[in-house]
Amino acid sequence: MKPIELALSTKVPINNWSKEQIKEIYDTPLMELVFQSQLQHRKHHNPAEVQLCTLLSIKTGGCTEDCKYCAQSSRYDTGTKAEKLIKIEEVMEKARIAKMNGSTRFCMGAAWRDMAGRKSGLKKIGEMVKRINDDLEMETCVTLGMVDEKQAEELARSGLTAYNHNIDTSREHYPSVISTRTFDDRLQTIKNVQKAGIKACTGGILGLGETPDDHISFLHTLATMEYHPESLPINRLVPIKGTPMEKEISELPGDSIRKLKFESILKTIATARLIMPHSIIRLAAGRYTMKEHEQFLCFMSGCNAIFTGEKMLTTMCNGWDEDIEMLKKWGLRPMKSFRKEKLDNAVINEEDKSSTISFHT
Ligand code: SAM
Ligand code: DTB
Ligand code: SF4
Ligand code: FES
Repeated sequence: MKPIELALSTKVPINNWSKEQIKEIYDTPLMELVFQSQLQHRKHHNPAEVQLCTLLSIKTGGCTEDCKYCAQSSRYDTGTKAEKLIKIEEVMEKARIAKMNGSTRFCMGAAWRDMAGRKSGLKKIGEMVKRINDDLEMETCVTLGMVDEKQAEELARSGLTAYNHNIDTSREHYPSVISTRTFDDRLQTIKNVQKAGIKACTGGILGLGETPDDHISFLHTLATMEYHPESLPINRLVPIKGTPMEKEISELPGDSIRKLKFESILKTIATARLIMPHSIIRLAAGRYTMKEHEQFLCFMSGCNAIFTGEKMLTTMCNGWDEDIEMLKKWGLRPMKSFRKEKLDNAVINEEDKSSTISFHT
């Protein structure tokens, strides 16, 4: 059976994909690939729904790591000032605003390497998670660097929905981007959060000078995890002045294989949709650099979540009003939170009945 047929034929996610199978899917002519990924999307998701997620930086800058793309590493002169962990009331205020604007998931990011020796920070973040869950009934997500099993369990006890920790790129390209922690360290954190019963949000950045083979290898790592990521963010590099990656690779002369084409973003999203049918695929950093029709194509290829709001962590983000207008124009609507779904299931069923777009679950 051809790999695309295999992807479409199974209800249960497959996690023994070979790189050759993934390459065959990735290299399918684009028209066919996008069409098949949309078919897969309709089998497993409501195609009219896009999850709205809002980010807040709760601890900005001063990070000891050397990720070559990052505005928050203390090793580069990017103009981002190091700050302390912000107060819970400020977090609640931002989460309230996000909810009022239609976001159902609230993600909090900290510029830390790991949580070692941060007992009081972890406790405070647990309180933030609990308050957002209890007072606002939003899904919660944090990204705090590496966590061990115990730290993950503590976050699980506070009611955390998802933990974001990206593999960022392929195993092969990874050492050209980060030297202060390994690819396997990253995989271990993802295992630790999954073991604690927290959903894993893990994906990466496109445009770090990687090749199409790296995209395939990156997808292979994600699709062969014991449990596919619940959420898979696709960031497009936002070149930050002062970092080693300040010049977008696509702007560099020569070495055309390493130039990120929009087409490669689509191929990566469509392939991810086919081989990880249940994952929520989120268009993340750098979306503001995309034209509307480019975003539209990403949704066609199976992307079903966005970050929306005032800001990403340090970079720009498309705002709620423009996003809600864009989604409406295309017949899309914000996804309900599973927390809310439990409460008003009947209402959701009524809405689904009247939906003009058919979908199967
Ligand atoms: N310190 C934590 C960590 O590294 O896991 C959490 C924050 S970190 C900013 C979260 C993710 O944002 C990174 O793994 C990377 O994929 C993405 N990111 C950071 N800077 C970016 C940039 N300039 N362009 C695109 N994505 C970026
Ligand atoms: C992810 O993959 N992208 C988001 C979220 N997970 C935490 C963060 C993007 C940050 C982009 C760079 C910045 O704003 O500083
Ligand atoms: Fe630190 Fe995370 Fe930025 Fe790397 S990506 S420098 S770990 S904040
Ligand atoms: Fe929150 Fe991915 S960063 S769901």
